[in-house]
Amino acid sequence: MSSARTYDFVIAANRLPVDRIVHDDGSVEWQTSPGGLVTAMESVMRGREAAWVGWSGQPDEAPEPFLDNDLLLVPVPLSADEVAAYYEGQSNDSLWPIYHDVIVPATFKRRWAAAYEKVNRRFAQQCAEVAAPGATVWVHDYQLQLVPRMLRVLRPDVRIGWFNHIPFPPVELFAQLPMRHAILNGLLGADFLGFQRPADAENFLRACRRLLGARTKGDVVDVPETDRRVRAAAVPISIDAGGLAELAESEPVRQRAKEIREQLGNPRTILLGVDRLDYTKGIRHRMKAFGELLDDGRLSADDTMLVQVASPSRERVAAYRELRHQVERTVGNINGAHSPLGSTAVSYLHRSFPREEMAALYRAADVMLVTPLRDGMNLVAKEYVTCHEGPGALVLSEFTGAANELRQAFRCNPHDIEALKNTIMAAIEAPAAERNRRMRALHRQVTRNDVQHWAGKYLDALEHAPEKPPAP
Ligand code: ADQ
Repeated sequence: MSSARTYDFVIAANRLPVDRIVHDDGSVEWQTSPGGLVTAMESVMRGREAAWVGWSGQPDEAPEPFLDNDLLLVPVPLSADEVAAYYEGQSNDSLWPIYHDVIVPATFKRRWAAAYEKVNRRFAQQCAEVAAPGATVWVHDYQLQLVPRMLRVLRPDVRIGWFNHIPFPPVELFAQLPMRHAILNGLLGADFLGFQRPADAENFLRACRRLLGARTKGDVVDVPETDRRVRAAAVPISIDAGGLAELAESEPVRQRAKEIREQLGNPRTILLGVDRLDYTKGIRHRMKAFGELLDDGRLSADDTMLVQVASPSRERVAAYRELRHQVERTVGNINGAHSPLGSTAVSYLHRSFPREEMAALYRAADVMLVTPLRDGMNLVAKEYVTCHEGPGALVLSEFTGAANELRQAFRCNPHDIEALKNTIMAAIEAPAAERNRRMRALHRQVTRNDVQHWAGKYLDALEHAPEKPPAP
């Protein structure tokens, strides 16, 4: 890379906040991808010049760094083989299952681990080149766990933070990873490690003790054979509650929510699920519960409908293709058995929608079903309680990070189908006054702890690490 300028604030994430779109005529366009991380970072990057290091999303491309307003975007080139080995293989077929309770078995390949190391080194080098003396570098997520240490070796002067968007597993599962030592040592190159839940930070600290023989005191690890200390603590992520609430209250979205209800035939109860099509999200358990409630006659498809939005995800990984088939088969079975003529019991939408449409769906839904078997946080739960107005209900799995904060939700264990059915019924049948009260409390919780608050809290912790930041 040849950019001579350096930056005081650098973000490293697997993906750039923009998508590189190549049109049929060969022309190239960059489109901002409206992900949560982009919004979160906007608030901390405002007023400072910053660089974002990440992959463009297209293999075999090596675009030059370029400016997008005040933000320097630094594309990290990945070959098609590297995408297959570092991203689809090591990240999504080795680490993802281990970090999510081995809901599907993990696959380990030495070739994938080697590619992961090579790509992490490339990210570290790019960060080292764009970071100004004494800069702050914020590394994101499980794809880049080796970057902190690699970067520290190259640039001992910079302050390094890492945030894990997914759970950190108990040491009994983590210990299966052939690269377990490399990952722990990689992360210990940072000054501050942020996790979604206190339990994730505790799992990390325990892994350091058990697998590295490191000493820990409170939430601080003494890095073996150095005089460095690293703090590991929970800083739960959130959403841009203000921005989303404003969108949800806008006239076009209100109108669209009404239209959706009409389009669905004005059923008494609309249940909603919104997920990436991922086996961690508990979509099959949710469908099973809903199907059985119809079979048992406790619900009727004449006045109740489930809308399941599932965005396509990781379809090059076998477990994801298999899940898609299973879900689509189940939807077919439920609809075959229960759909009234001219309507469907389950409306299944396997595609992505714009923010406005998502906000309208959240407004239209009476009960939101968030039933993951394991989830770092789950932003959908927070989006629903922000958008919905009036009596609604959130059914929330206790295995999500969100369950730590959203205490007024209808909690469930999605593995227990009978209990899940009862919880769904309780949410549907609760008196309007109770649903109102719960929703107001949930709404307040998210509004007070929005993504801007999260980013501020994270950077404060990073600045003061290994000490705790002074109380605000
Ligand atoms: P994800 O596993 O992707 O994120 P989640 O937190 O639910 O899960 O975020 C998904 C986002 O995608 C939400 O903003 C949702 O609105 C959006 N979305 C889903 N389906 C969509 C569709 N069909 N069309 C449009 N938008 C759609 C990972 C971790 C989570 C953690 C986040 C953030 O797995 O546990 O909460 O990172 O740290």
